[in-house]
Parts: sequence; structure tokens; C-alpha cells
Amino acid sequence: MPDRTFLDWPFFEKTHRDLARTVDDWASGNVHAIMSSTDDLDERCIRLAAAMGQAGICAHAVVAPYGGNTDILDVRSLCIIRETLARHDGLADFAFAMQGLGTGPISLFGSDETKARFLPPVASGKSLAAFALTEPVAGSDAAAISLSAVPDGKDYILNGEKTWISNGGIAGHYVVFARTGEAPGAKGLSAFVVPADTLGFEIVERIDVIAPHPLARLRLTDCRVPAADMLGKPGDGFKIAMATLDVFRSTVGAAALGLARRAHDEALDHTASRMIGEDRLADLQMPQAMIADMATAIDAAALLIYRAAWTKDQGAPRISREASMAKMFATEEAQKIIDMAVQLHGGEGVRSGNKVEELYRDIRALRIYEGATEVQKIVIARQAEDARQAQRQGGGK
Ligand code: COS
Repeated sequence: MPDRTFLDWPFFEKTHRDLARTVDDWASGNVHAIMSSTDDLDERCIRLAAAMGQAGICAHAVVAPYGGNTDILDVRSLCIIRETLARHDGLADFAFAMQGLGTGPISLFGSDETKARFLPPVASGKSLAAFALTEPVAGSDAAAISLSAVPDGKDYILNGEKTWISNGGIAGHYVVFARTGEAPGAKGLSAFVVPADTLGFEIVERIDVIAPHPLARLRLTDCRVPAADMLGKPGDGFKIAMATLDVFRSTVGAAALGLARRAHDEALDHTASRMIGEDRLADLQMPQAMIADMATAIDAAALLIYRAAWTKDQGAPRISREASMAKMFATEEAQKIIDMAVQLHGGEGVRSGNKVEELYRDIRALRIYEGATEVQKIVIARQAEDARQAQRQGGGK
């Protein structure tokens, strides 16, 4: 990657700069070999996670002393890892990201026992993790979840379906958000850790998408889960989901940033060698304008992402606004940047197997998952209105 000057920004410490180099070196030396070692999608993810576990990369997805390096999740590290892996390969980023998202609620809200049971195998890459929030009729409106959890002695009995669940079919455990009914809507949900081998837990559909990764619809039929495997208290589920997304939404932006940086690099290489008559594309003003727009949007996205990550790492309890801005801007701009890279490649840009064609498919889902762009706009606008009201109540103008 030609431009690494962002690593000198004041958001970072030496550990982050070292991490960027370590992950880049690991990805350069390993990702291609793992991807070539099998054509099976599930097996690729399992091997990627295992190798990243061995290399100490998955350790960044969980907290210490349960296999992680830090007592709280370091969001800048998560972002650096995701952007670096995504620049190399979308599936490598996916495999790492799920180790974080699928354990995030446990790292943030789990008891010591729950952390000790579920985090170390994920940190070592021996087990994969999943986050099961979405349901067939509860997507953007996460408070509409209907999968039920009814108390029964020391257990809860879970019934219902989840869909669009990443790592569905290969995860060792699923963090499942369920309706326990303390109140209507968002205040009546709770979060449980459900091991994949729980009786009554099944995968009822595998879902194919344009940039293939393991995705499934799950069904839980009379699944008995110990009350001790609930995260937080009954009724805390929605806040646990949102607090987890506060941490991981900026990392989705970081993945988009990695894809965008790769598109920019591919465009630079292509325009440097492709001739139109006597001129290289790189010497013509229209391609130059595209390269300039790409580079500027990349830096702007990186500033928003690392601002959000740094703010969280400084101890901010909630960074919904910053994380939403970072996720929305980075994913939307990455889509435009990759589209420009395809355009600069001409016909070759849409040839199956060309890296920019792969990036064009890789980026699309990021504008939808972990809160679509439209959801991020709602979060940002509500926060602006809350700030206005708070200012007026405080006597400001
Ligand atoms: N941290 C802690 N608590 C939070 C929170 C956060 N980041 N965000 C919201 N909450 C709390 C709110 O404070 C509120 O509690 P109080 O009434 O006690 O203050 C409660 O949760 C409900 O919040 P809100 O009123 O905003 O809920 P809505 O149902 O209106 O939520 C959106 C709306 C659209 C923002 C929410 O449903 C959402 O993020 N949807 C997208 C879901 C998603 O990302 N799905 C992808 C799954 S992973 S692929």
C-alpha cells in the first residue's frame, strides 16, 4: 500500500503501528495459501480463524485474561486488523470480524464463568462465534424480536427463528437475543449464549450471497439454556446488542476502508501502465480526478473511523453517533471508490476474477449489515436532536 502516513496520526500508539505491520506481514504470507488450500467456503473460514488464532490475531477479538491482551476491547486494534485483512481478502476480514462480534456481548457483559468458558477457544481460533439478532421480520427494527425465552426452573426455554446469521452452521456458539417479556419492545429482550450442540438447535437454511460467506437461518425448538448463560440481567438484551454494535460498527467502516484502499491501489497500478494513445491513463486529467476523489474519501473515512475508535478507547460509555457516522460514510464512500476503480479498469473491471470485480461484490453487504445506512442516519439525527434539547434545557440557544 503506497500511503501509510495515516499510521502517524495522533489516534495511534506504537502498539497500533506495530500491529498494522504484523497483520500485514501475516496476511501477505498466509491468506493466499489458506484460500488456495480448499474450495470449501466453510473450511476456508475455519482454517483462516485457526491460523489467525495461532498467529495471535484473534486474541484482539476478546478481553484479558480470557485469551485477550487487554481488559477492554481495543477498538483501534480491531479497526486496524479489519482494514488490513480486508485490503488483502474480504473473507479473511469476515473470519476475524465474527470472532469479535460473536463474542463482543460476552466480553462486554458476560460473567467471569461465561467469559472463561466461551472466550479462550475463540481467541485461539479453535471455535467460531456468531451473533444472532436478526429475525425474518425483525431486521432494522431490532426491538421487534419475537424469538421467545420462557423461564423454567433454573433454565430458559427458547423457541423461534433467526436469519442472516453469519457463521451460521460453523459457529461453536451463538449469542441469541430473545424476548423475555419484562416490558413491550426494546425493554423486554435478553441475551443468551447458546452452544451449537444444544438440543433443539438447528440450521434450517444456508443462504448464498454475492460475496460468499457462511450465512444461515436458524431454528430453536424448545432449546433449554441455563439462566446462568444469560448475559446481563433479564430485559438488558437490547442495550447489550446496541452497546456491542457501538464497538463493532466502526470496525465495519474499517473493513470498508480496507476494501477501498485496495481498490485505490489497484486503480493506481492500472492507470500507471494502461496506455491511451501516447499517454498513460495516470497522466490524463479525468483519471487523475478519480484518483484524487478516491484518495480524499479514503482519508476522510479513516479520520471518522479512527476518531470513533479512539473516542471509545478513551473510555466513552457510548459512541453511537461517532460509530454510525464512521460506518455510514466509510461504507458508502467505499462503494463509490470501488465503482471508480472498476470504471478505470474498463472491461477488465467486470471480468470475473479481476480483483476490482471481487471488491465490487465484497463491499455491497457492508452498507446493509450491522445497521443499514438508513439506520445510521436515524441514530445520527436522533443524537443531534437530543443534543439540541439538552442545550435548550441547559439554557443555551
Ligand atoms: N448503548 C446502550 N443503550 C442503548 C444504545 C447503546 N448504544 N442505543 C440505544 N440504547 C438504549 C436506549 O437508550 C433506550 O433505552 P432507554 O429508553 O432506557 O433510554 C433503548 O436502548 C431503546 O433505544 P431506542 O429507543 O433508540 O430503540 P429503537 O427501537 O428506536 O432503535 C434503531 C432504533 C433503528 C437504532 C435500532 O433498532 C437499530 O440499531 N437497528 C439496527 C439493528 C442492526 O444493526 N441489525 C444488524 C444486526 S447484526 S448484522
